[in-house]
Amino acid sequence: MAKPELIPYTGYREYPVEEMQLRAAEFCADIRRRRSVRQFSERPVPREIIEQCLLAAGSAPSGANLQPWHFVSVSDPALKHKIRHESEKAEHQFYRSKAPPEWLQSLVPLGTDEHKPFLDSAPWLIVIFAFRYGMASEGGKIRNYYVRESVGIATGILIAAFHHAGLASLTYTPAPMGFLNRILDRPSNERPFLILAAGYPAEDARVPVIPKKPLGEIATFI
Ligand code: IYR
Repeated sequence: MAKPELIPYTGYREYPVEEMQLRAAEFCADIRRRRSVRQFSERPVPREIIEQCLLAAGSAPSGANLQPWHFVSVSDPALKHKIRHESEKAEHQFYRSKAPPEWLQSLVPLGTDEHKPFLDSAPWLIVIFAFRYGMASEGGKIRNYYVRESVGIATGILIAAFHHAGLASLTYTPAPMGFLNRILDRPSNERPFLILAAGYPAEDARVPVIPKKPLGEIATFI
């Protein structure tokens, strides 16, 4: 086996414990202000901000560092409308017949329905694709590892980056999502993972009252 190229890790920063405590608490308070927003303002958001947040997401750890993701950032109103049209067709089926009653029951607190106006109004729809396999430059297939985990982590960083920048977002997954390959002209080795709508919240945006589990319920220390 060839030896890897290793260099000193110069990016790490250590903080005194008190400062660590403060930083941890400040980050916690800040990220806990994040809410999924379903009503967006049409105010434009500069592409450079989206680019910066995508670069942050692209720093995510991934299986064998294969970075099995592709982010398509859609701001074109006609394309966004096509995505809305296809999504609402899928949601119509979901809400009218496909969803089991207990699923619909779980969605009651969110107040969602088959109408998805945010797909028109949000200035950006980031359509995230996960690789089924990678493509070598010679055209061969490359096996990817832990793809869902990797793309999930990158998506989490993107959500945090948007929040940090002062943008609201919404994770959105119509089912099935195959139409996104067609509309966005992505190859068949890419599988739609999630749509992340991003922008300013509408001035009258409202969010549901939903609890987050307390620490004692989500964590165990042994
Ligand atoms: N895709 C549908 C249903 C939906 C499903 C889950 I899980 C949610 O957390 C929210 C909605 C919709 O977006 O309405």
